[in-house]
Amino acid sequence: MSLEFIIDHCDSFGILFQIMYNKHSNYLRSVFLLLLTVVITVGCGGGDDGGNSGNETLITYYRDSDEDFYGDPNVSIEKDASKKQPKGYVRDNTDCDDTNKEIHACCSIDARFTDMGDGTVRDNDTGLLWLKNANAFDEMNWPDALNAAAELSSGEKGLSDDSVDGDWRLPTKEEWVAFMCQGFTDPALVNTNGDGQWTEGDAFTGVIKNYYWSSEEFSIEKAWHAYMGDGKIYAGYKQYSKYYYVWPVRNAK
Ligand SMILES: [Ca+2]
Ligand SMILES: [Ca+2]
Ligand SMILES: [Ca+2]
Repeated sequence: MSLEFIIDHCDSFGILFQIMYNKHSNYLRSVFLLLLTVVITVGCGGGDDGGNSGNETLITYYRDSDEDFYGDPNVSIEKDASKKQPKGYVRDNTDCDDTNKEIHACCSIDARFTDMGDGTVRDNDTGLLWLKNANAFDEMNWPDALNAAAELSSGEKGLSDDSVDGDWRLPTKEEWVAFMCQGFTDPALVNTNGDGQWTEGDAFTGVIKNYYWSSEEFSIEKAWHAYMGDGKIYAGYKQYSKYYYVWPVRNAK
């Protein structure tokens, strides 16, 4: 007899008890009372939740077909927290390609980027605004890159966002880490929907598979930069200019 059956039939047991009480001997009554006590304790709960199953904590699991331990954000099931993790499913939901063990990470259920239509693209994960054109500046050294970013304003580089000098800057090291996706290479960047690798215009234009400066110093001689090829952060000589590019960000106002 299942627990659900007992819960559903608690009222019936009550009626049955009344019948038994009226018609049968003390012995039978005692046996039935004992039985009823067990049934009520096990099946009918303490009264507070009355066997209500609406208080369960549900966990969402995502299909992991290629068994790389990253789940497909589009295929999910819910299970009660007390139940075992279902086979073939994981808690992670960032596998951009659930048919390929080598590709995973950085996919979003919701759109990752929003093209604001004013020359900026919003990263919905961080709220930061990035210049839509990732190839708006020539190669340059670190001091020049800092200045170029600081002088960027509306009316320049495709911007019509009412920004003024001082609004834009180079991204910090942490902002680069949060922006790139090591699940992809050349470039290590996801597309607008957050369900695949960046392609031209989706959402950014002219992404260079090379180095972009960060705003942060590594040492007297070096500064941190992001490598769009593999999505990692390195330190390079501040005076180097070849292959070092500028991709500014600003905070939303
Ligand atoms: Ca997977
Ligand atoms: Ca995969
Ligand atoms: Ca300016």
